[in-house]
Amino acid sequence: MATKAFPADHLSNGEAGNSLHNEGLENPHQEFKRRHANLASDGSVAPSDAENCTEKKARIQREMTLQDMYNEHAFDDDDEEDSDWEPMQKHVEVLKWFCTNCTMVNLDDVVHCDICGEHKDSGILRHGFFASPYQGGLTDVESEVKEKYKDLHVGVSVSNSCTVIGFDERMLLHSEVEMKSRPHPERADRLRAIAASLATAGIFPGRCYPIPAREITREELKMVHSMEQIEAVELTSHIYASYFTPDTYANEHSARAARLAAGLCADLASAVFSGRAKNGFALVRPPGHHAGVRQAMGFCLHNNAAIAALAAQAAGAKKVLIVDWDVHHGNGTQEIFEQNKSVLYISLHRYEGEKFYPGSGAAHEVGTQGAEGYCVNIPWSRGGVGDNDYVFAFENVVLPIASEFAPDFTIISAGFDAARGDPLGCCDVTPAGYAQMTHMLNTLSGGKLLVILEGGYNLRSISSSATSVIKVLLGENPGCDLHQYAPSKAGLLTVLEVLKIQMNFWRTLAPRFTRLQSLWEIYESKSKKKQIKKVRRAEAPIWWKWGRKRLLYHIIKGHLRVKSRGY
Ligand code: Q9C
Ligand code: ZN
Repeated sequence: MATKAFPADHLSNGEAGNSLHNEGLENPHQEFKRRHANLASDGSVAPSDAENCTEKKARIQREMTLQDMYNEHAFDDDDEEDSDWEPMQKHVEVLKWFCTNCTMVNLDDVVHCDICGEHKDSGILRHGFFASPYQGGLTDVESEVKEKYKDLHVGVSVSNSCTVIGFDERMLLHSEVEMKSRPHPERADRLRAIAASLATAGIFPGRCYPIPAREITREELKMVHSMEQIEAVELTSHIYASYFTPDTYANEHSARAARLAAGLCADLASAVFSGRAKNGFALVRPPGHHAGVRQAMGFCLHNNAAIAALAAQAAGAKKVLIVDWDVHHGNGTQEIFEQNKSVLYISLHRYEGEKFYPGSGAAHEVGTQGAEGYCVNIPWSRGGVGDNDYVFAFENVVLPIASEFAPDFTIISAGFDAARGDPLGCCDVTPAGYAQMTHMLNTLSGGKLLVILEGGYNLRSISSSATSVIKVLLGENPGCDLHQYAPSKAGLLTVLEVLKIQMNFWRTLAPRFTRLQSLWEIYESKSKKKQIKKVRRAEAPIWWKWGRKRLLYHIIKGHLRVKSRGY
């Protein structure tokens, strides 16, 4: 199927109108009421995702039902004679504001976002996550820090010891033209918030250096995408507003933004691989990992990570590793490299039996046509996944396979939508977790590491996460040791499922599988005992149960280490 972008007005008349919200979840009547009330049922992009996270929205809706609001608007259409009658009743406007941090809608009488607690006049775009969540505005210390580091980078050239950042303001111009019930989560403020955090921390400008931006060429794009895909993206620059899918928008500036994002990624990859820079962070949008050979989708136009992998190979890299920790499966990246043994793709994502977007990325998708084993999917079976499960999967799947592969260049498709507080991902990874994962990957390919921003929609979460990743790139210690935490049962089960499949392709996995299987059996037998003791146990305080679980994990882990030494 060839990608085509549809002009927005094509979508906004007829039944396809505002199909962002549709997806079969709302009936036309509800849809009509919601649009006229202009109060979101909230999930403008991922209704089911958002609902899990946003129980408080129900309170907003209780205060004024959609039916009430619809009736108010119905008055507006009445005869003019009548409309003069009761001026008090006429424009009962429901004032509302969209939270800068999480995009959710709030009624005007609250000052802090009902969903995430952010102040209405958030200071996050000026000061990043350092801004107070409760007052907006800036503190004296913050502005002082910002001033101090303002001009530090000017005139300094990139040297082999630096961390380089790829950014260009023209990527901020890519935005959704059509005003929906709430702002699109993939918005320019994402880059602004991260940039503001880095500036306030004195990291960029300061300790990191910029590289000049350039647009990727057609020839480079052709290595990854079909001609139809490339032309469909190009065409959007002549159209005021277009859509590739109901949630993948473009305006006149989008095609250039996508080419700049890909161009920056390509140049960062060759700068890092060739040793002109130590490592890099691509602060780019639109994101890329859903963009496949012939389609733009999932907010993605061109596949930035794929372009970067090929650029590293053009610069001489033989084997490239892509680790994708965005909460969604990178179906595009998988498709592009499915038959390619020189690029190993490893993704951790919510899957839930195809129910989580985009529905692909099962553990049994391992690569095709002789490249079996060069695609590794770690599909979580639920939301809420935290540092413990991510670090556990890194320790037992990602690093063992990656070490055996022995890449000479490593790319992270770094979405921060598995972060705590993300409205779409609803997982629980903290900045410390991201730092730990970065640190672990930094041991590969001689530290030749390129981090590329993908998704991530809570401005505070993405800013603090990106900052802690970049600190590790700069050589700082990742901080607390997260190895002490046990995996969840569901997490352990997923890791076992993946090991069982991937041990057919990677030698180092077999002993691990056996080891973790015995860990699973201990978990199992313990939970059976627990069921018997359930009544008594219910009285125990939470810290007691957690403490016991961790202690048990320690003992088992220590025990297994001794048993399996040498593998
Ligand atoms: N019910 C990235 O994070 N959601 N893209 C569609 C349909 C699309 C996310 C939900 C989420 C795309 C780069
Ligand atoms: Zn994502």
